Amino acid sequence: MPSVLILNGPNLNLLGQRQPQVYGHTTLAEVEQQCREAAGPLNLEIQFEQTNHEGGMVDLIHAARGKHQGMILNAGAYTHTSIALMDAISSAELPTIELHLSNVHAREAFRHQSYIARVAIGVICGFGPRGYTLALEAMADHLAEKDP
Ligand code: CA2
Repeated sequence: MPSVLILNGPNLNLLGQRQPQVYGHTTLAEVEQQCREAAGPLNLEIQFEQTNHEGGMVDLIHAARGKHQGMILNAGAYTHTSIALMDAISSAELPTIELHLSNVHAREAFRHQSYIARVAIGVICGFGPRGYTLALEAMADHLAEKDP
């Protein structure tokens, strides 16, 4: 069964606990549960991770090579700053979907820039926690097209 790494970056551990007007009331543990429920019928296995550390994200992306068939990445604010994450994704040579809860294009100009988008197969943003299951569906379709 294909396996997908779902990797969450800095501050996303606070989901549902602070700034609900921006990021909603759903906690990251609830998002993980929704992903687990969606993955089964899509015939996907998932590894769900969160870290506040850029280097920790790089390590998890390196480890994904050979272990997973795809990655879904909400890199948080590192999306807008991290060439290291972009390079790590390129080196992993795995289809990667960039994901954001909020519509980053409707927010501050500094959130319009993404280093991840350059190396992603697609971007999903603005649909809140539903974005995670949308990304899983898109990844399942992508992997099925590649390896029917
Ligand atoms: O919309 C997204 O998913 C973001 O990746 C969230 C990042 C932000 O820097 C990106 O531009 C867009 C911030 C994550 C912060 O998460 C919090 C959740 C609850 C309370 C405080 C922060």
